[in-house]
Amino acid sequence: MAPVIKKPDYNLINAVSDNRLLGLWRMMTGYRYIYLAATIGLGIAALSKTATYLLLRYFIDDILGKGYGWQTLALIGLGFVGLALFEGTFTFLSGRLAAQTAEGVALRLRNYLYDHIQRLTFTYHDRTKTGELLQRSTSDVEAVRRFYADQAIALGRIVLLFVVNFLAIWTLQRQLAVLSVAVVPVLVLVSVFFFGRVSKRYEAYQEQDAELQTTLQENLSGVRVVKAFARQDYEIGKFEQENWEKYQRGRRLILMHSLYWPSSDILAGFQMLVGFVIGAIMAINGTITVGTYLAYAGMVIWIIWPMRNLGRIIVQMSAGLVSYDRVCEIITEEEEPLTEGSIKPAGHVRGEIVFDNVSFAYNGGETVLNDISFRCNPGERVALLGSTGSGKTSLVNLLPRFYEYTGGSITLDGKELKDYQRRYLRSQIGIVEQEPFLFSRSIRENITYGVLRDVSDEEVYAAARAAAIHDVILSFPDGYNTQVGERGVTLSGGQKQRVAIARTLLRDPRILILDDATSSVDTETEGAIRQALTHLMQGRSTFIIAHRIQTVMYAELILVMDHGRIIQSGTHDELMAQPGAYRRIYEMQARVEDELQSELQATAD
Ligand code: DCP
Ligand code: MG
Repeated sequence: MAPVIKKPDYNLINAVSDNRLLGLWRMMTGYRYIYLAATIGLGIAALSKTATYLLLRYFIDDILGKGYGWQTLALIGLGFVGLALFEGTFTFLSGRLAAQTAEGVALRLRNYLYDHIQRLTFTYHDRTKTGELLQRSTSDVEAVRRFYADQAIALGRIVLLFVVNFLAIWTLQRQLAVLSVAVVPVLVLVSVFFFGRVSKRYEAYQEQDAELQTTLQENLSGVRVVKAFARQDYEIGKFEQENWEKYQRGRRLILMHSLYWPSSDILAGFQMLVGFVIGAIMAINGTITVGTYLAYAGMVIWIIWPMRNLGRIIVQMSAGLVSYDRVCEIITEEEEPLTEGSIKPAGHVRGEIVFDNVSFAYNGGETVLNDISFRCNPGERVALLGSTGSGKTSLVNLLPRFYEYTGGSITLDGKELKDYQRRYLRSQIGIVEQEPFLFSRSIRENITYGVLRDVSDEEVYAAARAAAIHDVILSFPDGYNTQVGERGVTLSGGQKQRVAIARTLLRDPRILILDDATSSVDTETEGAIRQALTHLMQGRSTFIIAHRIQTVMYAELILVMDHGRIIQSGTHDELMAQPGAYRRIYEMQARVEDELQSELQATAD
């Protein structure tokens, strides 16, 4: 399996612009010629249409009843058929080319967004709702696609039809030409008026759509909580309310459309009527020939139709433009610089880690870590103990540079952590997260997730054995090929944790972080894991976060944390020798164990 971490060779950041049309144009890079060809096709189709009317005029005025032979008539007939074929063919071709562009740009945009979202910072994901991201990378991309496929091309068609037919009428009769565009300024004003309003309403509509998606997504991810707390009614109500709001906003949006339609229809209809009547009077008076009148009547439709549609298209374009902005907001979000940093050694790190007076705050908030100082020699185990919310996870998340420490210094092998490339750092550090996530794939695929090379079964088994999960997996009917349900629901919490441990062990990292990795595991299994890990932890600097003294007591250094500070540190023996939190926790846990033991004894007797 080859590593697929290649950045796409196009960079859509260049397509971000305050001028949205310019941005959309840039976003088309690589497809512009195709799109241009589509436009030319439209032009040819428009010319063919107009030529048909001019041929009609010629036929009526100069051929009909003038005693020409059948050959001429046949030629004219062929002319009509040929023009119709021409128009049809080029309309079809330009439609295809436009679709090719639209699909191509949308395909690329989706890929780019997905790729980009993978590279955003933890901080960004902390503050962004998943539903919002989902909505923008699907529904908004779709609106941008429609912009190219339908609206932009329709706009081109409208402009071309308008220009070609106007010029054709102009050559026939100037007054008629001027007359047929008299209402244009009014139509433009009306369109501009509606454009602004529809834009705003569409934006509100998309925002609400994102809200609805977020609600749905959270509800589905949290379906177990919902059921456990029997809050279905509340959730249904919440959804219905969001949905109702979307309906309302959708109605307001449509209302704008439906107000626009009749007003532009009335204007266009009026224009058409006046044109026909005046043209007819001119024909009766002999100012123009009958053929000219017929040709005019045909062509003027293709002036008025575009004008009428221009407004509609402009109004619909606002959707594409708003969605373009929403997509650009993601594109401009800064990526986590994975390869920035001067230090990227060829080999492995030794794993000497020194925290010196480190402080940290999430995203400019209150500090959650203060004055953290300790040293971890290569291959040593550091255990973190402390009440919930005391900052243990925050502390270990600094090591792979998921977040940047805000004060003090952390060094790895004597060099400042901030100078290491993130990618290198992460290749050296293995983490078993507090709430491990498994993919809906087979167990084997989950275990081998972190390694890019081919892995032998033996290696996978060894990792699974060390995590005390091998036998459990074999007991499943499909063994290692067992599919893990979404979020690993077909596995128990403890089994999931152990699969996650195996996944991390297989990567063979120099620095190991176990964040409460055995919290969902019974004491006996934990003992088994601990034994297997003891062997594995050799030569690796390991951070263990745990609540059981049993788990932490063998560590070379134990840090007791409280409210973002280290309140005690030392080995088990040292900490037991002094009064303080550690001894209290120890005594409490020992008492509970004792009571449990004697109760078990009592029931056994
Ligand atoms: N915090 C935050 N933003 C995050 C994560 C945490 O503001 N993305 C805050 C919440 C806590 C503090 O930081 O007040 C410390 O959180 P930790 O997750 O580091 O706490 P622990 O890991 O020690 O707690 P637990 O034992 O519950 O895992
Ligand atoms: Mg934690």
